[in-house]
Amino acid sequence: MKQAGLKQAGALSDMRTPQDRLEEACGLAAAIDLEIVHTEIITMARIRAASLLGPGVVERIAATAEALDHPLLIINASLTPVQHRNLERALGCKVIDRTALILEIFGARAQSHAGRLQVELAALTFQKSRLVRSWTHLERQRGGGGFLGGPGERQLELDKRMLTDQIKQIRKELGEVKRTRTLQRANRRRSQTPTIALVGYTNAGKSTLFNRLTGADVLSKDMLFATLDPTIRGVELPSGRAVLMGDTVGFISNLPTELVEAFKSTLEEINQSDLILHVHDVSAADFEQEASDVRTVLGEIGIDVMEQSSKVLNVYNKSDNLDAEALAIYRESLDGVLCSASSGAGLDLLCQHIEDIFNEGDMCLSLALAPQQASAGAWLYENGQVSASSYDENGQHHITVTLSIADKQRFARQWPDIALPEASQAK
Ligand SMILES: Nc1nc2c(ncn2[C@@H]2O[C@H](COP(=O)(O)OP(=O)(O)OP(=O)(O)O)[C@@H](O)[C@H]2O)c(=O)[nH]1
Ligand SMILES: [Mg+2]
Repeated sequence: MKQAGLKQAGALSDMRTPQDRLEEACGLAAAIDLEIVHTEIITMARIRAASLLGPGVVERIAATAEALDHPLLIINASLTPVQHRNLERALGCKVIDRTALILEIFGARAQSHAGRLQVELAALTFQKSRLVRSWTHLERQRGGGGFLGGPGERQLELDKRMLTDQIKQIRKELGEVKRTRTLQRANRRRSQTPTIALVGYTNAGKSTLFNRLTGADVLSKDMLFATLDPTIRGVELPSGRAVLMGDTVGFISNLPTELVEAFKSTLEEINQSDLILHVHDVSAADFEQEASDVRTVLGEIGIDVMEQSSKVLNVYNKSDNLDAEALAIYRESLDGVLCSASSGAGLDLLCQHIEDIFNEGDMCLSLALAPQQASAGAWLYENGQVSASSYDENGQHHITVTLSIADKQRFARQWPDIALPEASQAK
């Protein structure tokens, strides 16, 4: 266990109370086993360019840090390089900001090759923007010793060019990973199975829901950022329709841009999916704020939730934590499915909803196939539901078939010469 002093600072840009934000920051520190020895909410009249905090506050905290034997100090805000350096000097202890803390957690969680590369890219980009080694993932990778240098540790100035070279190398390796992923995705598309992505604030219950629906066994834990690497599994819906579901990293407010940027190839899976389940912890006091933070991150990866609302289904999880009154109110007012991944309540309804969404996409098409296009006819029999079929005097095969959107696209790709008429909705 390491020790950490924790400070709360920074402008409040959302509906969360300072206490909420402090609790979340404690959760982040706990996610990498830091022992919290002191927390404090600091109200600032203004932000100082040189040190964020005013001189009186700095002096007071320096005394606290001294009394606590120079712990790690976490500032739950973003520090500029200058503020960072000045604070470390004035306080005589190691200081990290929210971005560095989140990077640290991701560094500790990254398991897969791609995950490690992405975290490393984010870390290097962060370091390059500061040119100080304030984060220790790389030290750990070199087999070095843990989280902290001693108080007053001299920060290592890194050569910008070296960082640029390393970033270039990692980007290249990530390019390979991306190519593999694109290929895998293409295979999934060819196999026509629709895909569903789970997204949501960290700790909302995505992995618990994922395990429950797919029978998988990914880590679900009361810990921020328990999941980092994506997992995909098949699910069978009540009608027997097979879909693929993907669990992935959770979001948080002010997710460092370096991370969003580095994780783009992982997050692309979300963008490419046929349906997005936005999982909320409906029992969190600030779940609407969390939802808005999730939408912000989705926006950063090119998904406009408002514009693509037909592709997003809200899943209000942890309904078992609500009392009867709140349940009744939410049942009336929320647009989505209320459920509990842990008790299983509402999950049948959720699957039915998913089914309905995919069925809604089914369309009924009437086509005329030339005699030499018999293979297209066979394909339609195999992949769709044919409701009428007849041949005219010229040997043309007139066929009426119901296809899912994915299948219609697949058909169009395979037989680009066959004209597809305007479809009518099947249901
Ligand atoms: N009461 C209750 N707890 C739940 C429910 N679903 C999940 N949890 C708990 O919430 C915590 C977080 O669950 P996870 O499934 O790990 O959440 P996640 O969204 O995958 O989180 P990250 O991977 O960290 O982003 C765990 O302690 C779960 O047991 C639920 O329906 N009700
Ligand atoms: Mg998870």
